[in-house]
Amino acid sequence: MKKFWALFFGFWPILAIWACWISPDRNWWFPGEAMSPIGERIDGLFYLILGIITVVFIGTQIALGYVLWQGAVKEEGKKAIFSHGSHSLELIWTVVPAFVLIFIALYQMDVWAEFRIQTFYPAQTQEDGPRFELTARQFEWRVRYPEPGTQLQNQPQPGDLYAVNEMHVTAGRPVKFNLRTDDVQHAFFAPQLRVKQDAVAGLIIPIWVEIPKAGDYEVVCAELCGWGHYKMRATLVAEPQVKVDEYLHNLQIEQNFDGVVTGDDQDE
Ligand SMILES: [Cu+2]
Repeated sequence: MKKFWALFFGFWPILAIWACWISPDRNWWFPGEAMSPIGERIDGLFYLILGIITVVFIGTQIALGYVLWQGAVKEEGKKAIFSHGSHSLELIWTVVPAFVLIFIALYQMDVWAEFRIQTFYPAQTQEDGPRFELTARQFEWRVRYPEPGTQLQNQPQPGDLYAVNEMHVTAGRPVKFNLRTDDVQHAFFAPQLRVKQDAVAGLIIPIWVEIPKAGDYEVVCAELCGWGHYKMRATLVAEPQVKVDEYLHNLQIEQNFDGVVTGDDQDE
């Protein structure tokens, strides 16, 4: 019976490793491959940490399995060895993890800085400035673009253009925008891009995305913000700059339409 339990407990780590092994191909961890350059680097960090954890996990499970098996095949009546611990072992398993953690902390610094620290954002985002302001509220995403040809101001301007749950950005260029919230805490999350950022009341938080491939990308709220949390979905449309300009132009016509159809309006 002891051997059965030793094998039984040995089975679960093997199952866990097998599940981890097949997970990436089945998209159990990620919603498909990363669609942004920073997303690929974030995935790289994830896999690096996963690799380190796997080595530690396999090592500890083998040690545990060995001890279990030794106990299972031990002769009846044989006394167990009593140990007061080992000073060198204590040193090893304190110093090695400390170095591993310091290595991870240093290794991820570049990605973190580019992702979160404004002065390290891609140069194009510094030149362009924020393209729009995204305000989360219960339960939708409000978008405010500056009037074409002007810069975004933190205070709404008369020529600003508004949209709901749809943001248009230039494909193939890093695009910065400001994130705010009108009420409670929300979180901007674009799973395919691996970009996630809390929207905190009272703060204007600049974030950036870079989407090389034109297309529609899902945005959800990742903070349980109330009964309608599940409804907070939006679309990030990545398209060539001319298309973005065209979209803003149409938005401007739509917004300035005064209800009177004239010859000019019909031409549009
Ligand atoms: Cu929300």
